[in-house]
Amino acid sequence: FRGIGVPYNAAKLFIDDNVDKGRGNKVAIYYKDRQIRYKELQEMVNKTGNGLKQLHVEMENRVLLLCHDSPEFIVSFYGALKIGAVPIPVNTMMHSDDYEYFLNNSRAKVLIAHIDLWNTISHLKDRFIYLQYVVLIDENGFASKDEGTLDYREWMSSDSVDLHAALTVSDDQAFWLFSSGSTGNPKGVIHLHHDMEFAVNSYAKKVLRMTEEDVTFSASKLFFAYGLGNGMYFPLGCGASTVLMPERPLPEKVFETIETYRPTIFFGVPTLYGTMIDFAERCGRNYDLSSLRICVSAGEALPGPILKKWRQLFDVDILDGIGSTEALHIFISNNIGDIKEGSSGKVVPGYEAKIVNEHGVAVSANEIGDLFIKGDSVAHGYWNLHEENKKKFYGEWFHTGDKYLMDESGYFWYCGRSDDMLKVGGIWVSPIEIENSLLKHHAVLEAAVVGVTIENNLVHPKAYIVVKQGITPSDGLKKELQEFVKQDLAAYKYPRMIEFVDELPKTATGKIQRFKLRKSLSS
Ligand code: 3SK
Repeated sequence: FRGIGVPYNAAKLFIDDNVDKGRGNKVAIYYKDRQIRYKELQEMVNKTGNGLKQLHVEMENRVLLLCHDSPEFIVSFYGALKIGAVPIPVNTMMHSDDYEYFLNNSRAKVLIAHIDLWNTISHLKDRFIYLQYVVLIDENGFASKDEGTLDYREWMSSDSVDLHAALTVSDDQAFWLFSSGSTGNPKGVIHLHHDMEFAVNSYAKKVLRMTEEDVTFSASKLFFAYGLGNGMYFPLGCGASTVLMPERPLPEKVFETIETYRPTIFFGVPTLYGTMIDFAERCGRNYDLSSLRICVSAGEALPGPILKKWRQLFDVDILDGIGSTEALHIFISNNIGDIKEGSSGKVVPGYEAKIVNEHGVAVSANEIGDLFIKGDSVAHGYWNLHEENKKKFYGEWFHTGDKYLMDESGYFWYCGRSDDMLKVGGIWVSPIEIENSLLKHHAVLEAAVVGVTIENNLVHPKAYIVVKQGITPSDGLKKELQEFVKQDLAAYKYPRMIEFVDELPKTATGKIQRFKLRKSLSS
């Protein structure tokens, strides 16, 4: 047949190929007390793909996944991919109205959801205008049969364990992820069938040196671009194993999971590393993290003091890197044996990066500019956002919206989101530099800095600070912190104002939302 292209299907590559290579009996997923081997995983994927076909899901139809980290998440994702449908995992922690947006914006025909999550949105079901079927996962038995819902286990039980992959090609739409961004509605980021393989071959294999011997554990959930690679397609793409934890990643639970399953690679975000250190120090327990050969951090720049302390307590390095939902995963990273504290590292093999000024001209070493990235895992674009696409996707280059500088040795240093930078006394100042300085002080757990405009349009840095447990905020402490920064950095950068807060506003991936702090200043 002419026009169908060369068949390429990511489910075949990430699931079937493992069985064909003799890994059928190898554990793919550790989940609670279950061990799911590659052969069983393949059968579950095929049954789910067949189940979706029974619901008249066709190539290019969208299937929304509202699932906790679980085997069913992975099975539903690859089951949909295998029949050429487009799975869309979504954040499980959103407000009920957001799901109305996700379902209507994506026009998903089928929703596969854990029952507790469905129960929080079922009252809105008359507003889901394209949705035809709801499949419910209930690990504690059969999901109650609400009108128009199906029970996952019952639904797939009678389907065949055989399924031929659809004749998709490498440039077919594979899956979407919603990127929340800092303002406006979430954007549907369209990824293609070849994107996951590219990220595996570049970051997972070349930076993490992942092999089939590895066992991964990601505290960041699978519905994030970061967690999806860490806990799903990286291990499956390398024939390795993944540990899934459905609960919230609280320090005690994360430590317990590492001790129980003994993963070799752990993925977290800076805030989690900070709270785990604090927790371990307060409870005085020597957690055994000796199974880990490397840890990874992304989402926000990892402050140097956290890396140092983690190393000191657990004798393992953290590789900091930067990625994005649009790029699918990490494109600039520190490397094993080559870690520059406080830096995001160097460009990951397979990607290219450039830092440009407001005219699009490349800046010199050590000069701050806008970071652009190029690589084959970069998304096809945003769903139905023509104007936004023109602003972010420039031919092969993607405009990340991050300010960076690159030093003479090729290390990249994060300076904040483009709209987070402050001009103090006519000089650009990175909030990150001031925050990192504050974090070196023993009393500070977290810090966020924004610019406050005072009289004559002058901008002054203001710091919002969360103190460590046992520390009492006071005016004396404010003065001490201001002096501390003056000694550490050029004096004009010290925060003229300090406010102690209980917590900082953050995205679900742990990125500090400085725009919310700015908004609270102007309201
Ligand atoms: O925020 C990040 O740094 C990131 C890393 C990997 C994948 C996705 C994201 C957003």
